Amino acid sequence: MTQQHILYAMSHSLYSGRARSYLIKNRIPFEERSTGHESFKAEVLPKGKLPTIPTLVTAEGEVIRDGGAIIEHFEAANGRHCQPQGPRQQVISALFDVIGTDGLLRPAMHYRWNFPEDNLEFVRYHFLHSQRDVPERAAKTEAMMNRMRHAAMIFGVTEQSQKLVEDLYLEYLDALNAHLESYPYLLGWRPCIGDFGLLAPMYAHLGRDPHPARLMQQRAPAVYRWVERMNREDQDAPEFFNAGNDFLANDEVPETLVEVLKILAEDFVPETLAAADLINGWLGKHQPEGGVTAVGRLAESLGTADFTVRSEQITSLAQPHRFYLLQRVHDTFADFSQEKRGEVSALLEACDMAPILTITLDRRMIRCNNLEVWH
Ligand SMILES: N[C@@H](CCC(=O)N[C@@H](CS)C(=O)NCC(=O)O)C(=O)O
Repeated sequence: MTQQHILYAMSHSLYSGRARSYLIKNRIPFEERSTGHESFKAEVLPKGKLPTIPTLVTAEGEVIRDGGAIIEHFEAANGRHCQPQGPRQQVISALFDVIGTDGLLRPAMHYRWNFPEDNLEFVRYHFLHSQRDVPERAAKTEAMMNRMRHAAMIFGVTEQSQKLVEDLYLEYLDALNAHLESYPYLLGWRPCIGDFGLLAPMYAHLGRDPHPARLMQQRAPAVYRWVERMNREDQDAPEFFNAGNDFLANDEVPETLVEVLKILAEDFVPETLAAADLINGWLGKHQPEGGVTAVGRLAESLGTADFTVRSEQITSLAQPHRFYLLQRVHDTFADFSQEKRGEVSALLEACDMAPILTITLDRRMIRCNNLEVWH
């Protein structure tokens, strides 16, 4: 039995950044280990089921694989400290969690893999040192890097779509910067679940790899500060001279955040619609039995879906993971009174995100023994 929490994670891993930040902000002590540690394969993987990070071994010895499940484990125990009370803020927080952990993979992969002159040595260092010094380490590093380099393409970045991917990212970055000039976190004075989800692509890839990190420092200093802030346990907001200490009062969602969501909606909504169509077609044809794994490893999928953004066609992997996360948005919404549902719908309408309330898969997914499976 271990004495404190152990987080299997890596500095260059997208999903690790989300769980690590949650532990730091909630002052939950942990030791971080790489998957190259001998205990990972022997003791953790048999219980974690898939070799993904982050995976947590709690002080009591329980193995929790998946950043969302790690956060849920602590949220369920601490009275949902990072979930705002108001319905509008609750849905916006859950939506940013989906967008961060699934909707921004395209720019994250693009800015990591398509600027090798700036990024390659830095990225290779991390892939290499995530493994022990065995003879096949160099070859394994290249194989792992090739698999992930391919991910930029399969999430829809091609020569033809590259400009669009960059335009969308830069507009989003500018809008987020404007918001974070007024508040240190998405919903005010402390981080919500959505901040942790959004940090996933904004830390390891977009806020830490040399090329996009410089872009963020030069173009969006308030976003860069938020990334730093999310990795510190205090509020870290000395530049706000009127700082409060809670989420914004009266369930307020600032107009600056609505502007951020409107840009994100431009590809998030059509991509979600196209992916739902494709996966529902797959479900109809294959009729997987209850209990069969629905969410595999990153960059595995059931096929690709086509959708159009600003007259440009994008072809991207359709992954059930997005819909597993969206289920939570839907469940949260379904629990509200009719009046509150009306308020939330009006807000999502203003963010151009209204369709996400009704896009569903024909089958639900549940978590069972560290896997997301078809119900
Ligand atoms: N749904 C999981 C995804 C975790 C995940 O895919 N992590 C990546 C690193 S960022 C990984 O472990 N990839 C290794 C692999 O797929 O083999 C989570 O949110 O934690």
